[in-house]
Amino acid sequence: MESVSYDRFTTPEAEINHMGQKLLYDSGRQNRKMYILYGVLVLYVFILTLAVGIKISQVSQDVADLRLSPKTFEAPQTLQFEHAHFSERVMPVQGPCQENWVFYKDSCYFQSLTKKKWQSAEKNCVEKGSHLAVVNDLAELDFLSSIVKLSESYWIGLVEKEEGEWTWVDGTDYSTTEHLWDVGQPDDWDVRVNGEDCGQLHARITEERRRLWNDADCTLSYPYICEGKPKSH
Ligand SMILES: [Ca+2]
Ligand SMILES: [Ca+2]
Ligand SMILES: [Ca+2]
Repeated sequence: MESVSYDRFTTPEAEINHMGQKLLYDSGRQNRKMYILYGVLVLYVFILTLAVGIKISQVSQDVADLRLSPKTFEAPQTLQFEHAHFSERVMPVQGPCQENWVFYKDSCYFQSLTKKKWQSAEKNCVEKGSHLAVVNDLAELDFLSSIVKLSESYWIGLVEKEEGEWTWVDGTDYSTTEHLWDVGQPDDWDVRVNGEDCGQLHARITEERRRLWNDADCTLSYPYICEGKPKSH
C-alpha cells in the first residue's frame, strides 16, 4: 500500500525536488541558447572587424600608391607647368607680308592696337583677307607670345559654338591641335550673364611666362591677332 500511495501521491519534498530539477533543466536550455547567441554575436563582430580591417588596408595601400606615384596624380598640372615657361624668342620680321604685319613659317600676323569684341575682331581680320589667329602648335604659340604686349590679353580664332565644343575659325579641327589652356581654364566664368565662349591669349606678368589660353566673355573688348597668308604681288 505504501508503495502504491507513494506512486500515486508524491510527497511535497518530492514535488519540490521535481520542480527544482525542471527549473535546472529549463535554465540549462536557457543558458545553451544564450551561449549560441553569444557565439553568433562574437562570430559576427569578428567577421565585421575582419572586413573593416581589409578595407582600411586597401585604402592605406591606395594612399601609399598615390604617394609613390605623384606623377599619375598630378599629370595635368605638370603638363601645364612645362608649358608655362619658354626661353627661345623669335624676332619678328616683315618678310613677304604687308606693312605692319610680321612673318612666321608660312603665315603673316597682325597685332591690333585697338580693342574690339570677339565678333568685330574676327570681322576686321576677314576684311583684311585673314582670320583671327589659329594656334596650330606650341611653336606658333611661342612666336605669338613674343610679339604681343606683356600685360594684354589677345583674342584668337578659338570659339565655343556649343558649350564644350571649341572650334577654330579657319575650320582646323580643334581635336587635332594641342590644347594649350592656362591653369584652371576654360572655366566659363559666369560672373557676367554671357559666360565665356571666346578664346584668347592670356595676359602675363613676367616675360618668362608663356601665354596660354583663356576663355573670356565674347562681348568684352580686347586687342586681337589676325593670321593670313602672304599676298603674292
Ligand atoms: Ca596658325
Ligand atoms: Ca563657355
Ligand atoms: Ca576663363
